Amino acid sequence: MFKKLGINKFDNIDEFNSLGRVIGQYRNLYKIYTNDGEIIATLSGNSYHKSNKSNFPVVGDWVKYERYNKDSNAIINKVYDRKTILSRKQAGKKEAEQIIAANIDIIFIVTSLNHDFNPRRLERYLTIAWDSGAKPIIILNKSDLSNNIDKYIEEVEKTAFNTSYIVTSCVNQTGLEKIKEEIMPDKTAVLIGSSGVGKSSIINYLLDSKKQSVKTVRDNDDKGRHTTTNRELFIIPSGGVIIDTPGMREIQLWVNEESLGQVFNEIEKLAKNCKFNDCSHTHEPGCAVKKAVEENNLSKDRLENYFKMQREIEYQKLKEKYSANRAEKIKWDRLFNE
Ligand SMILES: Nc1nc2c(ncn2[C@@H]2O[C@H](COP(=O)(O)OP(=O)(O)OP(=O)(O)O)[C@@H](O)[C@H]2O)c(=O)[nH]1
Ligand SMILES: [Mg+2]
Ligand SMILES: [Zn+2]
Repeated sequence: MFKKLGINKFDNIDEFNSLGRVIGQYRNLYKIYTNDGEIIATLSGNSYHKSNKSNFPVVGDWVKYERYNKDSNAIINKVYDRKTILSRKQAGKKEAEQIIAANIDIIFIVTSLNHDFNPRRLERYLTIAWDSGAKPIIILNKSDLSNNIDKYIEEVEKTAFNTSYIVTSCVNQTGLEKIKEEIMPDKTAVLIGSSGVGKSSIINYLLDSKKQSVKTVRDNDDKGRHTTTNRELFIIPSGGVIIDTPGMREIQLWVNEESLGQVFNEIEKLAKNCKFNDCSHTHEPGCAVKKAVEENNLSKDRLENYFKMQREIEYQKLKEKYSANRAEKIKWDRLFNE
C-alpha cells in the first residue's frame, strides 16, 4: 500500500522507517500515512518555532516523523523539499501565501456545465495551476444537465487552448474512467473548483465508496453548500492518489508573472507585433492586441481579465518590495534625521 504513495523514491531504509505522507490537515493536527498505517501527528515544538507558515506541512507533503512507541502520536520534525506547490493568496487583506497542496502531478480544475461555468474564473484557476509546476486538466462535470455541451466546449477551447479537458457526469457515470486513467499508475492529483461542482462525488466514484459527503446545490443559483471542509488525500484502489479540497470562494493570485503567459499565450504573442515595445494595449496606435479585439479575434472580456490579473500580480510584487524596503528605509531615515 505504501508503494502507491510513491515511496520507492526513497531508498534509504532509515529514512523509510520514519517517513510519512500528510493525508489530512485539521487545525493543529495532521493525519499521516506511514509504513505502520495511518497515524495522528503534531509538529515538533522546534519546527513550530523555526517555521514561517509556508514551511508548515500541508496535504501531499512528505515528512519525517518520530514517536515513542507504537501507540503514541507522531511528531513531525521535518518537511521534505516539495516537487510542486499549488498556492493562492490567503483570503482577506493579508499578503501571505496559502498552500493548497504539495507534491502533486495533476490538478483537475472542476467546473459544472450550469451557472458555475465562468471562463474568467477558469483563467484564474489555470494561472495558479500552471504556476504550481503540475499539469492542469479541466473537468466539465454535470454534462447530464446540459443540452448544449458544444457551446461550453467551444468556450473552453477559446479560454484554455493548451489544456486538455474531460467531459463527465457523476449521475450517468460517463467520462470518469478517463480521470482514473490520467492518475494511473501512481500519480498524485488534486481536485479544485467552486463548491457544488461535484469534486467529492468524483472522489467517491474513484474510491468506489461513499467516503466523502456530498450535498445538493441551491435551487436558484446552482451554488454549493461548502460541504467539504478539510483537504484530504485518498488512495485510489486502481492506483494513484487524489486530494479532495473544500470549494473555493475566491482565487486570489500568488504566482510568478510568467504563469500569466502560459494562460494568455496568444495575447503575449500578439503584443510582439505592436508598434511600440512598451505598448499598454489601451490607446497606442499600431496596437496588434487592440486590433485583434476590433476584428473579433480576441474577446474583450478575456483581455480585461488579463489586465486585471496583471495588476494584481504587480500589486503583490510592490507590496513585497515595500515590506523588504521598509526596514532599509527606516535605517536610512534615522541616519539622516539624527
Ligand atoms: N446532475 C448532476 N449532479 C451532480 C453531478 N456530480 C455531482 N452532482 C451533485 O452536485 C451536488 C454537489 O456535489 P459535491 O460532490 O458535494 O460537490 P463538491 O464540489 O464536493 O462541493 P464542496 O464540497 O461544497 O466544495 C450533489 O448533490 C451531487 O449529487 C453530475 O455529474 N450531475
Ligand atoms: Mg466536496
Ligand atoms: Zn499593443
